[in-house]
Amino acid sequence: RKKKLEEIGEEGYPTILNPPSPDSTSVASSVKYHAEFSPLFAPEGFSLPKAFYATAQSVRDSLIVNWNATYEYYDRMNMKQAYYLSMEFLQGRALLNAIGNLELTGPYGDALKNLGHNLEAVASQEPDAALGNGGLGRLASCFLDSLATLNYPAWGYGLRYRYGLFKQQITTEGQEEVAENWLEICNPWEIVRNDVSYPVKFFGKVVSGSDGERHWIGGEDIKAVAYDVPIPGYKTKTTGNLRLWSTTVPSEDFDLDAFNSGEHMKANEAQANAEMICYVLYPGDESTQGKILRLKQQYTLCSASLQDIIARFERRSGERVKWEEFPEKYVSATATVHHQFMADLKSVEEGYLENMTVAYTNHTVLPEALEKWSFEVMEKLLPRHVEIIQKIDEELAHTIISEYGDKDTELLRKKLNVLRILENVELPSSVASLIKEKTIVRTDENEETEVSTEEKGSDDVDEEEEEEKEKDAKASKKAPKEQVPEPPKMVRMANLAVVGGHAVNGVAEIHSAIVKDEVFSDFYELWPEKFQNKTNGVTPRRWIRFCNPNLSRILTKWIGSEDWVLNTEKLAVLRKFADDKDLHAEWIEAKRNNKLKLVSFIEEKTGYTVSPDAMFDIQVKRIHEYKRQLLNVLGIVYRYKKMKEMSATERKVKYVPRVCIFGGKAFSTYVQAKRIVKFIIDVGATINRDPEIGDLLKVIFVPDYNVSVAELLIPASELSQHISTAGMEASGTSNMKFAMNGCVLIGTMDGANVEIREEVGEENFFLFGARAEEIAGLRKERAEGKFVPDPRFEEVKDYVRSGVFGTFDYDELLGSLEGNEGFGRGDYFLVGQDFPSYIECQEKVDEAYRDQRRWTRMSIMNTAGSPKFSSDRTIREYAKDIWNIKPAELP
Ligand code: GL9
Repeated sequence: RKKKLEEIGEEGYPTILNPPSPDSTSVASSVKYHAEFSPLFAPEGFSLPKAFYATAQSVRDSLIVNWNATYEYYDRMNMKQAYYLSMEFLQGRALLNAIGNLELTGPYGDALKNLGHNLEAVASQEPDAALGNGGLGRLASCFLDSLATLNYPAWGYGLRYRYGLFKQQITTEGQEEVAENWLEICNPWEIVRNDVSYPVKFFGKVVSGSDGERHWIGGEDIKAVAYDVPIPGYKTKTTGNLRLWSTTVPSEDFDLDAFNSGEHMKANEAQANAEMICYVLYPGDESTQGKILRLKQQYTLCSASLQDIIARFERRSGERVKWEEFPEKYVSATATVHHQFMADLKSVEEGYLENMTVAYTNHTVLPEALEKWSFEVMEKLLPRHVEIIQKIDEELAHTIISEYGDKDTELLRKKLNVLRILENVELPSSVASLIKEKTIVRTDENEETEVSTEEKGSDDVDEEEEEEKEKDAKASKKAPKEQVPEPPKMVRMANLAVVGGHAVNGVAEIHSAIVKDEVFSDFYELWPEKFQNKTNGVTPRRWIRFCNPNLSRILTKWIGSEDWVLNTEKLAVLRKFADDKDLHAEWIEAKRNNKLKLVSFIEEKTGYTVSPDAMFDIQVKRIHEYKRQLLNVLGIVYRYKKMKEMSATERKVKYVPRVCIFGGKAFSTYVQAKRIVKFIIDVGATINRDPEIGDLLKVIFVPDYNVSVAELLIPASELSQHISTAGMEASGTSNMKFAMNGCVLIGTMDGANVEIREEVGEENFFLFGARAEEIAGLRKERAEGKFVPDPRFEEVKDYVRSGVFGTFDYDELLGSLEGNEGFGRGDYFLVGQDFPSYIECQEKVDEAYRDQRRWTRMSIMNTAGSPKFSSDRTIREYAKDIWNIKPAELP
């Protein structure tokens, strides 16, 4: 390494770290240059879309300078790097963020004005990069921003989906999904790296070579090609990288013979199969084909990224590659729950990668998201990996036995059952023979057949024979029960991640507690030192500075400088001025201006006119039963019914005018979630047209909620709802964005709500509902038929059933809130349980809002209490406690 450096010399690296700061004239000529020489449109005219692409291309030039310099610096210093692997990155738009970070907003604004356009209008041409579903993907993007801003040597790795998250259209029928062709014109931010590609293999078989090693041969070979997206830090030259993989076929795989003999489709088959992997963000996985595709996606991300990381490590090491230094000194990676690591490397067996390098962040405790793969499917697709997983499982079983004893006791059985990576798969013989008395062979969930070890043949028979005998023994034991299907053999990916990860963390205090005390309690008992908490955060650049310039000006003025953008601790200064009349006046004006912008947007998208004088009450997030949009809309229905029962004067006295805004997408096959969307639309259609109610209540469903819509809604919000069943929302991150933007929250003791309430003060947070520790007991009571619903809850359901909101059959929806048990029934999410405390809490909201001084104070206290929720804080914690990396500012 040293020799290489001497050869090249310091001058070998580009030193254009300080290009002259562009002024509006040079910006304009660069934009014009791209319009002409990087053409995407016909030469005549300078339309808005054309202006956007030319502007983006010109910004990219500046990014590339810093991006190259950053890369070369890390190379030269050979420093430890972190890698954030995620199946999702929800980047949103990049233009305003990039020029803001580069501190070029002024020059670009002026240049575009001179060219006949307005910067904001140009920026709104950019399609959202929606390579994610919701909070999990957006968190990954906030992390990239903080990593670059804080000068941490770190990269993101993901997949370049051809179609991002679908576009949502709202009709009177509910939600419709349309493919989101975000790459249609081009992605001006990406750099295609045809020079960086890796082979990825599927299927085939494993054979023992003459070298004594196992070799994976045959099968389907594809190629993963890198697309790089520069990630600018704020006010720093550090520019990170998001490397997205796209899949194609190795060029030699084109079947020219087939093509020439007229079989055109056949010739194209391999290519189509390979490209399919990166077609859509979240392919349906009900069918086996769908499952295989999902697994192929996850494996492609892991395989290509690891090959890339290792290639970089080897290249930077020069002649002597010291594998033992790989984990401590060079690489740290974090994987999120929707994909886990599997590496096809010698070093896995040597334990470097799995034990020292990889950390596992859990982002949800919903059982359906703790992924399990069919052992058989996996064995077909990744035969060598299954061998390695079996080996890891075997070692784990040995660990369990040495911890809990080698006698076949209840305790040992229980531990093996819950901790093993492989589910319903027989114990490996090396383990079975250790458990002296008996071996457990599971036949179905409830019954275990015991086979004494003596039955299993002596040591001198060879393995195959032994296997045969085992099968026979099993078959004979099972003979009378032939009808009972074998329980499916599964690979529990979360268990593999806990075993392989050197750290396991949750994303909010309460969630991390559930992770260690409930979801992985048996692992916690085994390895308590692995478990940590890292409360989520969001970037104050995108989520205050750029999306809310009106508020940003106020913050800068009252805090005395713009430091708060990098040091959110400064926001706490506002507490001093929480009762200052001048601040109140400015605060209210800024909020009102943001609300006015939203009023026009709502009119444009939905046709409804809403009053900016009403309270803007917002719930935006993926539509899910556990997030309880249904509780919100039933609360609205109750309010409406009560309003209808009153005289006009009574109504005005009792209720504060509200615009209730919903937004969010339902997964295309999640029928109940789609019914919830339909219900909200129907409720809106009735209420919004009711002349008696007028501006007192409006219900809006904003279509196609995404990052850029959030950037408009959040600054305009006054109340926001985070009302999940306690214990079910791992963290939530929009709650943090709302609080930062001076929005008061109504919510349950769940996820990050708990910490937000602690930070902003209980009196500035509307709390209601059952606590996480009560939930199991409440569900049990329900199942036993002991739950007595509040009459107001019965009243509201009857009202809906009476047909006020149209003729749609709401039985399946309301039915899910009734009965004691059964799939999709029995009110699993406890809407009925929390309904009374929710509507009572909403009355307190009205009361507080009516006193505008009190409300404004609450709003200010929310912004002042949000310093903790900057992703800069989160990233520093990961860097120190999990990744062991240090900031490295470019010289
Ligand atoms: C999620 C959790 O549900 C959120 O509570 C959490 O804030 C984020 C980020 O940690 O992760 N886990 C998860 O699977 N999603 C999350 O949002 N889902 C989606 O992104 C759709």
